[in-house]
Amino acid sequence: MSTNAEPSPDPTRPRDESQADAPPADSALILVDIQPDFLPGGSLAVDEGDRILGGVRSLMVSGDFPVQVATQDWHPPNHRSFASNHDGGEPFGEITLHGHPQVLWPDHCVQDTPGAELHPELPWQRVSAIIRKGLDPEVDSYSGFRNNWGPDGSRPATGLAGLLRERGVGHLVVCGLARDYCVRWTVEDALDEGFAVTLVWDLTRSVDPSGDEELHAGLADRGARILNRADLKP
Ligand code: VGL
Ligand code: ZN
Repeated sequence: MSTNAEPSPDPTRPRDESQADAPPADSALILVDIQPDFLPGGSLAVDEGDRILGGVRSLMVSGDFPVQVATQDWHPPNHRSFASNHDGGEPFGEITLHGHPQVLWPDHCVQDTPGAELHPELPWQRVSAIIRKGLDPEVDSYSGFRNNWGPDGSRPATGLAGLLRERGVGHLVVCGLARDYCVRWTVEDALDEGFAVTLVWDLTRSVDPSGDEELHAGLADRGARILNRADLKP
């Protein structure tokens, strides 16, 4: 046995409740689209989006996540999801794009603009991979794993699933913005890819919170474990 191994737990000692929800060793922290444009003051501001920052930081520095991956919405200015690129297009209206409903968004996360940066107040030094998505002007991309549907009806992979598997990751702890779009799609695709998923509900916020109850139930039904930051180890 190696001399620097953790001492085995003493069964006569009461269990330390603060350790109750330490994430499994094969966990990765997935930080979805934590960018100024999705925070109050941004061009696609999510109400209370800034409230997640302290808790997100605490997970990033917890020491529990040797693998941390960020996603970054990263659109060219002529992106099809922008209402401004459609004649008469209204922000938050809906069109059909490649046979699927597409919300028209205000211009957001335009490549190389300050609103598209990873939020400057978080410790990104710990993040070893950044998956940029939404680069194809014709296709939106909510999930960190796959684009939305393209003209050929397929949803091309970003490579995130392979990256995580090669790093030995089996379990994802997911937080970020927006709960009802990019977080939701990332969680659903992660479950479809066979990862165990813990969604840290209070470290996410929705564009439209009126759907939160249904979203919570739907993701739990699909197999996501949903809890709050305080339910995890300090
Ligand atoms: C997102 C709408 C458009 C998100 C990205 O990060 O949830 N939502 N682009
Ligand atoms: Zn976007």
